[in-house]
Amino acid sequence: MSTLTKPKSLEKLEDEIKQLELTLPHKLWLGTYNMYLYQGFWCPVLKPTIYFQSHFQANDTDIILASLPKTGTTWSKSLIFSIVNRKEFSDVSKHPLHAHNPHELVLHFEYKLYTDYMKGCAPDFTKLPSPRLFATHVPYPSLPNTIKTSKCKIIYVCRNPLDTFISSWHFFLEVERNESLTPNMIEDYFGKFCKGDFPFCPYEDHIVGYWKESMATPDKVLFMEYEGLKEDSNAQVRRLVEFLGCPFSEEEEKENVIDEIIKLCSLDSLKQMEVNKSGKFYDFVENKALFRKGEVGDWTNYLTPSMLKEHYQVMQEKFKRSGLLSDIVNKNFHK
Ligand code: PAP
Repeated sequence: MSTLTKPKSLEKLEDEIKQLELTLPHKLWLGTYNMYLYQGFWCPVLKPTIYFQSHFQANDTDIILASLPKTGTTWSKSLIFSIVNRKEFSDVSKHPLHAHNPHELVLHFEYKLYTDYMKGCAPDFTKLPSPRLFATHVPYPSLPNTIKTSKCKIIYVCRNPLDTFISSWHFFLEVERNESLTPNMIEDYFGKFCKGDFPFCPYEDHIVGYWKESMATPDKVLFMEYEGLKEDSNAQVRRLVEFLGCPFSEEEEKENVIDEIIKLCSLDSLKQMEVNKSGKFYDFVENKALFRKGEVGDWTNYLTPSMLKEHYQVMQEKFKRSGLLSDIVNKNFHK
């Protein structure tokens, strides 16, 4: 990390952000911080997002994980890191995942890199090891142009909306909890989620944005599903490896490296690592809060038929109109 002297252009940017904060629609989220309706999505971290958009310069070799919160980010980070660095860390017992939470190995743009940057402290982006691994929750249309126009690769992971909501809800209750939030408010927050009033949402716009890009430029954007990863990790990790252009060698196949990676990155394995039982990442989230049940269909334990009827139809209608995701809707959303 190096101390940053803010150039004049950044000082000007700060003034512009202050003006935006005064003019953009915003709401108090979880009773603690403001979310802004920025470029069509609810942004809970406006400043770092705008810094990211204005400052980041992509390299052709960069690999960027994109996702909505609670859709499989931690899992995907551990897999991508392990795949890309598998030669360097072939001894699993000494793997960095034993010492670092996956979020420390693949840094988030708006939650880490550009939050540090705002505070005047940033890594030297030009000196990060290649390929550089990053992650973001920002929707596709709002990514910096340099990511869109370079040859860097984007991996998008999505998860069915109902489990995404339940996972988020538990996270809010455990991690972001404050007096204004109680378990009996689940329906209220489910309504907000379905309407799109949720961090980085509307949910369907986020997914459709990356889905469209994955269809238009399959070499650039890989679209993955949490449920698919659970159902057939081997096939999905092979897709990932092919997409990244680093297929397993014959020797690696013989040594069953793929299964070793899948096992290392599994929920049970990460959950029981000492580093993930204690400590915090990015200074505010307890590592253990990232590893809960990891099940498909956990929503059935929390959402009632009347809640679905009341709120979920709005979202389903929007999906139908998009036309693109009918498979995902039918296959996963009702498990
Ligand atoms: P983040 O956006 O805060 O990084 P993210 O990792 O996307 O969270 O999602 C957390 C969910 O992934 C949790 O789901 P649950 O609440 O339904 O249980 C968590 O349990 C699950 N998860 C974390 N690591 C893994 C893993 N290695 N394999 C499968 N699921 C995982």
